[in-house]
Amino acid sequence: MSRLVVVSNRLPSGSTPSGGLVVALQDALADGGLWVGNSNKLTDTPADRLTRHEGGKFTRMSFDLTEEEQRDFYLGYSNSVLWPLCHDRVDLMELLPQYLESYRAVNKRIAKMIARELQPGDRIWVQDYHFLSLGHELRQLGVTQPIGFFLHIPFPGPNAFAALSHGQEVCRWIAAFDLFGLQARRDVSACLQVFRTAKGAELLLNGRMKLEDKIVQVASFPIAIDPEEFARTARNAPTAGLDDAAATIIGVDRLDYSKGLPQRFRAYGHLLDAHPELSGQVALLQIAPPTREAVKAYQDIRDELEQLSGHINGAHATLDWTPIRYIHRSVPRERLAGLYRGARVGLVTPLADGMNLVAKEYVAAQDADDPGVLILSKFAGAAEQLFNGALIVNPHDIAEMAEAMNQALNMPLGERRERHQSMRRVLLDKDVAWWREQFLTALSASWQSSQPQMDPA
Ligand code: ADQ
Repeated sequence: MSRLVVVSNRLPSGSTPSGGLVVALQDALADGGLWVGNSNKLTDTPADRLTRHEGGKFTRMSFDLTEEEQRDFYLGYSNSVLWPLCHDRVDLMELLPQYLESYRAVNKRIAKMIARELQPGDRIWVQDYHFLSLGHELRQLGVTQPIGFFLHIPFPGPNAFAALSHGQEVCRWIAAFDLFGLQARRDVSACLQVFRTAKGAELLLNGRMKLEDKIVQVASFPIAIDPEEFARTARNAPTAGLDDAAATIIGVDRLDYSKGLPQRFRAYGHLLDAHPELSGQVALLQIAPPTREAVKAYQDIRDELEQLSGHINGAHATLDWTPIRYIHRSVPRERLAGLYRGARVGLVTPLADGMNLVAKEYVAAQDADDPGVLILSKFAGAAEQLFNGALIVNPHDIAEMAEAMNQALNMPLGERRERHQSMRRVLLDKDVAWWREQFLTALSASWQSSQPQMDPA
């Protein structure tokens, strides 16, 4: 069995994993696997070797960033160029040359440190947009093992991509991987369209692309959860925190401009204006801990939401009813599962989102006999899978979203059950183990097909 080497920005803790990518990958790492990630410690002089950490079921190693790299590689190129680019907000991009330089340099440095740790049969799985050029750098160092990449966020269309003045270089980075995994079919199609614009690129059959004699397989692998485990957690979780007198609509997001929170708040305000009979009968619980606060766009969204929720509460609250409860803190997973289960409506309305696992968790947490209703943006990757059961909305259309909330609140039990059943089937059928295996199988196949063929004679 070949060893799996995972690279991601966040290094998992050594204690019991509490969800997300670690749970998804831990089975594949059980045979002596290695996980490389950011130590989250800033240093003046970066070491030239990875630091080994004790504890956990697999080996964990980390790298440090300097203060400058944190600013230019992490907050800069990763979160002020690639993140807005991939979420259709090229207007928020800060294209500074030092950001790109730092991104190249950090990936090069990490590649060197990883290459020293590699063994002949290893498979390398790079996670997310912080490390797009890592495969290229590893190849430059002569690494020949399979290297796969998974992008957790959407792939930009050709128009947005054209806003990068170094698009050709990015295509070269992508082509250095054996497998370039994306969340949804729409991302695969965007990626192929972008490649079509690259100089010297050739589109081959079945999602394979060739650039300067490197061939990469592009395919979608919708990331998933363990629905049974999440359902168990939800069944055993406390529901304290919900307003007993009112039907709760729940929103759970990182505070990010891609999540469509202002539009969501406006739609809820619109619902209260259009349906005065709901006064005191409904409550919006929005949990949104701030992230990346050093980036200006994130401070702006925080201010906007505070104003909006204050305004809606000011206009509609009564002495014993608060229409919106807006919580800035992260909530532990068990608590979250209980809140999802107790909420009548799950409101997941991003303007752009790779997948959105909150949508899947909300469905998994429901009581199948009396389930709540999922309202889901058509721009979440999850909509490609859950379109049969969710109420699909356009998050830019405030009135449509308000009407969907009203429909969800009034939906008869039979229809709720039917919709929930259909989504649950998708979650069980394509769970996180399925996701992992699909990716790793495709990685092996793609790498095999690029190896020089043995002469049968
Ligand atoms: P995120 O943008 O963080 O992830 P999402 O998939 O919704 O988005 O959430 C990831 C996890 O964080 C979920 O397990 C969720 O429960 C948790 N979470 C979110 N908000 C929380 C909160 N307020 N408090 C506590 N926990 C919270 C990126 C992409 C997504 C993609 C994931 C995984 O942007 O599109 O689905 O990676 O690939």
